[in-house]
Amino acid sequence: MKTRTLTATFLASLLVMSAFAQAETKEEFDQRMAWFREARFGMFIHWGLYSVPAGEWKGGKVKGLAEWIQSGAQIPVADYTPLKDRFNPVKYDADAWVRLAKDAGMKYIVITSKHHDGFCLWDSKQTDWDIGSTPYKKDLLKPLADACEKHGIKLCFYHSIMDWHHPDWGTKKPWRGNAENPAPDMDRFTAYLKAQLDELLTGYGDIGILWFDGEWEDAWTHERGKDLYAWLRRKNPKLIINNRVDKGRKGMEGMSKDSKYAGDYGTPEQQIPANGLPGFDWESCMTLNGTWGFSKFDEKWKSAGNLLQNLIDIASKGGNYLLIVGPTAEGEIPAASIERLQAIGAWMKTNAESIHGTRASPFPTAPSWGRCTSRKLADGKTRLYLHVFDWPADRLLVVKGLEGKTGSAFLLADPSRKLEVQPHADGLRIQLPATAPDAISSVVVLDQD
Ligand code: H79
Repeated sequence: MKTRTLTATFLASLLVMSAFAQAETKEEFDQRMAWFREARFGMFIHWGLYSVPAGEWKGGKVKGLAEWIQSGAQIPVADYTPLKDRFNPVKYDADAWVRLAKDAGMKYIVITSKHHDGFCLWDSKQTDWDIGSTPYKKDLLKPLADACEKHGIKLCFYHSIMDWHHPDWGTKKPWRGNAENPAPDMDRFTAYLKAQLDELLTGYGDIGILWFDGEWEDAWTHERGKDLYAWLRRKNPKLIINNRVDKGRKGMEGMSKDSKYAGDYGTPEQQIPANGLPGFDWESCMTLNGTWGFSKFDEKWKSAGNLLQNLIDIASKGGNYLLIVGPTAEGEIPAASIERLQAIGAWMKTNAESIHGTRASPFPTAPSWGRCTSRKLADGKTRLYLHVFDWPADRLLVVKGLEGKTGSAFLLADPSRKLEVQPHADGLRIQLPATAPDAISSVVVLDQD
């Protein structure tokens, strides 16, 4: 994570310093992060050989995450390898996936170019442990890159640092590809990693984010993380790199604020920080059920309402929401995922303005009735989006923190009808219609005077 350090006397020389002695001005950093901050909502895709067993090994359900099955069932590489012969995603329709994301209001897609099992979704020159060795053979990333370009969605890659297949990954386990190697060589592994990243950065157009993971094992060091970050930024100065490139994520909380760690933003996993991460960029990645890769057992789907309120909660704290889909080995996104993304999309059709390009709530705590996001208008005034989760029975919305203040208000669902606003010692009061326009979150726009 980068820190902002005031250098000497001039505000103009405000520098974003990083521990690896590469600096960019705060303005440059803001520019690089601009699309990410606008986006607020992205699609995470976990897809790979683990989608074949889909949580089941030797007739039994394997505990844990579906994409972790090799670890969960301690499957030796020799037994895991034949899964490649059963990975044939003939129903893959990249254009349909991108349209699904776009219609849900998502602005970027992060797909697993490689997960921890080391298998690559493109035909890499560095290995045969990839799509080229399956019956399908064709690059899976290229059609997605083309569809993203066509629909104006940023393409990003999740690329696992930890690699259970590669003989040179330095943390050994009996079931891993390094088990028989007496001296795994992390320099050789890092060269392999860089050569692959070079392919990913040069073959698929403009890449938005490199999303690293699997950095926590001892084989990966702070020095290697810093070096990789600097190397990538030199190759592609516009690239955004998450903080799992280095060792500063602080577990599932997603971020240590120690400035020595490289990475552009924090990555809370399966959680939303109670008060956001003020002063830092961040993104919560979360599942739709309880797993990332497709599982035939996991039917504990979160409701569309819950997912939507997560999106709003995260936006109200200044973060992004990266929401998973786990396609099947045939290349289909589960119907339960599609239904939920479509429900979010239906809400976004009316209310996207309250999410995209917004900033955190100005209030220190969430209002009792819901959440708040904000935007600076061209005239310098502040527009608040009041997300009403609990529609007040007395039709009176009280905005605490705006005691004695006034403004003009309307519902995003019905912009032509002004709502009555009254200044009051209890907080600004807005008179609402009797029924909520949306059961999950109705958005009242308040332009403050
Ligand atoms: O790709 C998905 C998962 O497969 C991967 N990250 C998401 C985005 C992942 N989720 N959980 N895990 C991996 C399991 C790792 C858990 C831990 Fe740790 C490793 C617990 C202790 C060591 C990393 C370091 C998390 C907490 C400390």
